[in-house]
Amino acid sequence: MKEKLEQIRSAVETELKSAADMEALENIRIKYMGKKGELTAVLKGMGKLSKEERPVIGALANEIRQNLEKEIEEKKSAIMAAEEEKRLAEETIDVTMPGKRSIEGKLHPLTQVMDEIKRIFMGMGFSIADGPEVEYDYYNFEALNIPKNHPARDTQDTFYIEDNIVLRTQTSPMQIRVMEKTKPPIRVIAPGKVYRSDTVDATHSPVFHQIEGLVVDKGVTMADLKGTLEMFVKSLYGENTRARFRPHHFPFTEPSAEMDISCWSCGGKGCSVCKGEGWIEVLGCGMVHPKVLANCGIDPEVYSGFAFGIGLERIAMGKYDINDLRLFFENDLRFLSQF
Ligand code: 2NM
Repeated sequence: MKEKLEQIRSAVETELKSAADMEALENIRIKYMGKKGELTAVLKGMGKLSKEERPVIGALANEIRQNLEKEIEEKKSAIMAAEEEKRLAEETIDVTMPGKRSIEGKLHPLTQVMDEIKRIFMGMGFSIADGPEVEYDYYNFEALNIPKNHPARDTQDTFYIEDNIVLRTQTSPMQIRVMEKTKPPIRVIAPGKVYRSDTVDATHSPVFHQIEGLVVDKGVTMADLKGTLEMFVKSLYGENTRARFRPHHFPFTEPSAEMDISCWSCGGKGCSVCKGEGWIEVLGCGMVHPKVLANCGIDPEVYSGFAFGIGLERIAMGKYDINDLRLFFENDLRFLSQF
């Protein structure tokens, strides 16, 4: 028995010397001290020994076990330290290595122009109203003084969801919702997608974007409309931009007008951009029709207001010299990455 123990002691010492990693170490521990280990077997067999032998062999077996445990612990620390050192050496970061450049995305040109327009109006104290693209007939037409027989109501122009539910053809229904809910003074823009049943070509798309604006207060006049919109186009197209108004007709404003600006390319002399006119049409506007105010519970004898509608695609096409609307919606990166 004593011999067997001494044999185990020397075998363990030899094996420990050559153990190079944690796995080898664990295997040694199992081989000798595990449930079926050699040292465990000796300890289990103690019962068969004589009374005299038992304490001697027991003390020796315990001493060997304690030594073994101690050596395994020491070896473990040494191996762990070595492994840590090796990992640190391998993981060294070479800060002089060239980095990996990630592909940089950017905002869609329509979003860029939309953001710029929102920024300008926010700077003039307007807030932004967001609302449903699927809209009641009442908000899209009726409240805006667009009577039942108006050509804009023709199914050719409007996508009908149900008899009295449509895809909004303009963002003005949002302004009706604001006027119903808010007491003047009101200064709001309604930007967003609008839908019309048009065949796609270079200047038409069944979905496009508008920014409509609305101001309602006591004593609001056409002079406020003119000042506000001139300020807007000067911010967007430059300080030297001039504006002119031509009479027009909209059912929801009276009087109504279209606004042209001096050509951003030639300054008004006439060129290919403005087709020799010197002027470029940019938006529709007018004084909110008294019936529209009344429809929203605002007394037209007390309050007045102006409103305007800007087509985002047309503005962006002008700004970036783009001649085909379809380019905005095809999302070809060769096009988009130019802006
Ligand atoms: C335009 C032109 C003129 C307009 C009118 C209203 C409302 F709700 F106040 F009646 N919102 N937007 C308006 C006026 C829109 O788009 C070319």
